[in-house]
Amino acid sequence: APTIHRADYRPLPWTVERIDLHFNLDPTATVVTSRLNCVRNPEVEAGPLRLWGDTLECLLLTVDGAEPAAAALRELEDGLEVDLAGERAVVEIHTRIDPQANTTLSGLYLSNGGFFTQCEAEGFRRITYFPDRPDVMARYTVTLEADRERCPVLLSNGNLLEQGELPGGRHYARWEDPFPKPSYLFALVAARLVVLERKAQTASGREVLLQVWVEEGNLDRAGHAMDSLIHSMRWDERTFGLELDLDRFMIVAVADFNMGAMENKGLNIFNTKYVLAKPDTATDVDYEHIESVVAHEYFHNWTGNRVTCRDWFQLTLKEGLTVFRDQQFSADMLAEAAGEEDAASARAVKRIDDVRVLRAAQFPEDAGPMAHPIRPDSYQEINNFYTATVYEKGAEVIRMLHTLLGTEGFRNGMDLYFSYHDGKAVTCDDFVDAMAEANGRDLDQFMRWYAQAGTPRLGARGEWNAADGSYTLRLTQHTPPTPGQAEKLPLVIPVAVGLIAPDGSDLPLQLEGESQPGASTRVLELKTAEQRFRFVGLSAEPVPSLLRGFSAPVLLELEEDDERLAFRMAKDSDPCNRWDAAQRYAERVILALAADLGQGRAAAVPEAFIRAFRSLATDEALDPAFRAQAAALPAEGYLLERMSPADPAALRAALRLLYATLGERLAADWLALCERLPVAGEYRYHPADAGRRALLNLALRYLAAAGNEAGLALARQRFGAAGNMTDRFGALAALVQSASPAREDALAAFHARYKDDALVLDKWFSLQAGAWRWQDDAPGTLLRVKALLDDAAFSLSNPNKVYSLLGTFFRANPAEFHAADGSGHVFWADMVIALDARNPQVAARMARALENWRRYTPALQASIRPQLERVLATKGLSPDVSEVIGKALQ
Ligand code: HT7
Ligand code: ZN
Repeated sequence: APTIHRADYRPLPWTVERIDLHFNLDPTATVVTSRLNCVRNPEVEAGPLRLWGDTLECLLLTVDGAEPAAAALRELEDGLEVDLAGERAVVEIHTRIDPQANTTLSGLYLSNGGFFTQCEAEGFRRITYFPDRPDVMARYTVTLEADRERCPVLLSNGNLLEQGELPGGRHYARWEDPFPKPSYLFALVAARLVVLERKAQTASGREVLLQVWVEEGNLDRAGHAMDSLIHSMRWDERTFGLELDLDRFMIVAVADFNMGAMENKGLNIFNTKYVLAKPDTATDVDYEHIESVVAHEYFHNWTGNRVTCRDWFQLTLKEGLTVFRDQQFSADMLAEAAGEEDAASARAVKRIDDVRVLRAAQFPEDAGPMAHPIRPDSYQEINNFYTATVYEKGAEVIRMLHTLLGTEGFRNGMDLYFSYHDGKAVTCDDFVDAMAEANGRDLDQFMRWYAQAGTPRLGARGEWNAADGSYTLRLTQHTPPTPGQAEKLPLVIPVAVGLIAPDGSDLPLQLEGESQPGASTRVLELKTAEQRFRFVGLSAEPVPSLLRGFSAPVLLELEEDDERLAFRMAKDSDPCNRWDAAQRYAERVILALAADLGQGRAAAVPEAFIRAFRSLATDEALDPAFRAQAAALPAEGYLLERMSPADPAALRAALRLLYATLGERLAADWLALCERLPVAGEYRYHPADAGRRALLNLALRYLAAAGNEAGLALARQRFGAAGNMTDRFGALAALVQSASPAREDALAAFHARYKDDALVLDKWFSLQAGAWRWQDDAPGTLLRVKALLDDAAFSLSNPNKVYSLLGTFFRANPAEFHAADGSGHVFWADMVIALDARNPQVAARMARALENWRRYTPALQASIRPQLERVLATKGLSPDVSEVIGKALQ
C-alpha cells in the first residue's frame, strides 16, 4: 500500500455544502442515492471533484441532471474524478452495496439482522462516492426506507423531520442534521430495538431528549449508560461551559463493533460492552468503563465534532484532548463520590489506572517498529493509527499543558479555541496556538511533543550540601532514537517535585533566589538537556519525590536503593508516587527473580520487600481502592519491556514465585481482610464499595496462588454465594489462577449460568485464555484456546469474541503464547490470516501482538520470524496487516 505523508496535505478544489442521502435498505442489495451540492473552493487552483469509493457498484452518476462526457469522468484505483464547470454543481450518484457481505464492520453492515454504520475513519466511501475527508463539512438530510417488520426503528443524525408508511410492508423516516459535519460522523441505524429515554434540561434551559437504544430484553441494563450520559452533560456544562447543541441525543448498542464506541453526531453507536450493565452481569470495572466511554463519546460532540480534524494526521487533536477530558471527568466523579476527605486518594486511584494503561500499552509501542509521534508524519493505513500513542500519550500531552497553564489558563485556552474554530476542521497547531495566545505563553518548544516519538528518559541526581543546607537537583533528558527519527531535541517537561524530610513530612520548597519557602510540591520546567535546581534552607538531607502525579509521560531514571523505595512506599505524601515506589520495588524484585530463575539459580523473595509490601497492603488508614492498586504487581507486558532480552518464561516463573510467596507469607493478613472487607446489602455501583471488592478479590488471588486451603475454600464459597458479578467473577478468577482442581467445576457452573449472555461469555473466554500454568506438567493454555474456537458461542466474526479469546491469549498471556515449542506462533499466524480475510482492522490488532518480537530471546525470535514472513507472503493480505508486519520485519 502507498505511504501517505502529512506534508502532502492540500485542500480540495471542490467541496460539498449539502448532501441529500436516500437509503433503500436491503440486506444484500441496498441502493444509496446521493445528491451533492458541490461548491468550488476559491482559495485553491481549479481541478476536478475528487470522490473516493470502495467496494461500490456505481449505477448512475449525473452532473446537473445529465451524464457527463466520457472524458470528464475518470475512474481511479480508489474512486472517481469528475470535471465540473463554474462555481457550483449538483452531482447525483446511485450506488448499490451489499451489507450482508460486509464482514469488515466498516461502512454499512448487518448485526443480528439490523443495519448499522461505522464511518470513521474511511467507511463512508464504502457507502457512496464522496470526498471522504474530514475537511469536507456538509449539511446532511437522510431518508431511510426499510422493511417495517425487520427494522421498526429508523435512526440517523440530528432531528427527525417525518416518518410514515410505504407500500409492501416498508416504511421510511427522514432526518436532518442542522450542523455541518465531516462524512466520518454520518450514521444510520435500522433495526429492531427498544429505548430507554429521559428528558433533561440544558444549563441554558433547553429541553433535550436523551435515548439509549438496545435490543429487546436488555432495557434493564441501559440505566447506567443513561445516568452516565446525564453526568457527562452536567460536567461539561460546569467545567467547560459546553452544552448539548441538539434537541435529541441517541446512544445505540450493537454487538458487532470493531472498537469501543463512535461519536457520530447526535447518534453515538456503541459496542454493547460499553452500554449494558446490571449487577448480575457487569463488574465494577465494567460500570467504570461504561461511564468513561459514554463520557468520552459525549465530550467528542465539542472536541471532535463541532471542531474537527483537518486531516487524519491530526487525530490526536480530538482523541488526546477527549481522553484527557474523560479522565478528568472520571476523577471528578470519583472524588465527588468519595467526599471531601477522601477526594485526593480517589483522584490518585484514577490517575494510577491511567498511568498503568500508558505504561502497559503505550511505552511498548514507543519502543517498537511502529513508534510514531502523537501526530504521525506518515501512514499506510489510518486504521492502524488509533493507537495508545495518539490516544493515551496524546492525553498526557494535553495534561502537561493543563499543568503548565493551570486550570484557569487551560479553560481560557479552550474558550479561545472554540471562539476561533467552531464549525471548522483544524490542526493541532491551531489548538496549541489558542492555548499560547490565551495565556501569553510561547509554546513553540512544547510543539515538539507532537513531533517526536519515543519515551523520553528523565534522569535525576541530587546533591546534598550539609554545610549550607542546600540540595541541588540535576535533571537531564534524552529521548532514544525511533524508526526514522535518529536525533531528538529537548522537550518541555513539567516535573512536579517534593522533598521529603527524614521523618516523612514534606518540606516547604525554596529555590535559590527566592525570598521565602512556598508550597511543598512545585512544578519545575525542564527545557534543556540538563538543568540544575538548587533548593535552599533545608535542615537535613531530603529524599526527592519526583514526577508527582506522573506529571509527564517519561521514564524516570533515578537511582534509589531498596531502603529509599521502602521509605517512599511508607511516607511519600503523593499517593501516585507512593504507588510508584511500590511498583519500582516490585519491578526490581521480579526482574532479579527472573534473572535467577532464567539461569536455573535458586531464587527467593527478599524479606525487606515482603515487609514493605505488607505494611502498605494492610495499612488500615489507607483507602481500600488505593491499597488494591498498591498491592497489584506491575503489568506483565510492561515488565517484559523492562527485560533485555525479554524472556516470558523466566518472567512468568518469577511472577508465580512472587504471587505464591506473598500469598503464603501474608496469608493471615489476606484472610483477615476477607473477613473485614465484604460489602453488606444490595449491590450498588459506588467507588467506596468497588474499592473494597477490588482489594478483597486481590486477597483471594494471592491466597489461591499460594494454594492456601482456607483461601481456596473461601473463593469457592464466595463464587457460589455471590450476589453480583464483581464478587462472582473475582472468586472465579482467583480459582482459575490457581492449581486447584475446583477451577474446572467453577468454570462449568459459570458457563451454565450465563450460556445465553454474550457479554458474560466474553469474560469466560478471556479468563481461560489468560490462565497461567500453576503446575509444570499441566497442559498448555493453547490447547484450551484452540478447543474454545469450536465453542458454540465463539465466532471469528465478532470482534468482542476475538479480543476476549485471542486478544487475551496473544497480549495478556505471554508465557503461554511464547511457549518454547513455537506452537503459539504458528497459531498466531493461522489466526491473523483467517481474520484478515474477514476483518482487516481486527486482524491488524492481533498482528500487533508480535510487533516487538526483536526484543525477545534469540530462540523465540527464530521461532517468530518465519511466522511473520508467512503472514506477509499471504496472497491478498490487507494494507492493515501488511503495514504492521512489514514494519515489524524492517
Ligand atoms: N472516534 C472513534 C474511533 C472509532 C473507530 C476508528 C476506526 C475504526 C472503527 C472505529 N470505531 C470507533 C472512537 C473514539 O475514540 O471515540
Ligand atoms: Zn475518541
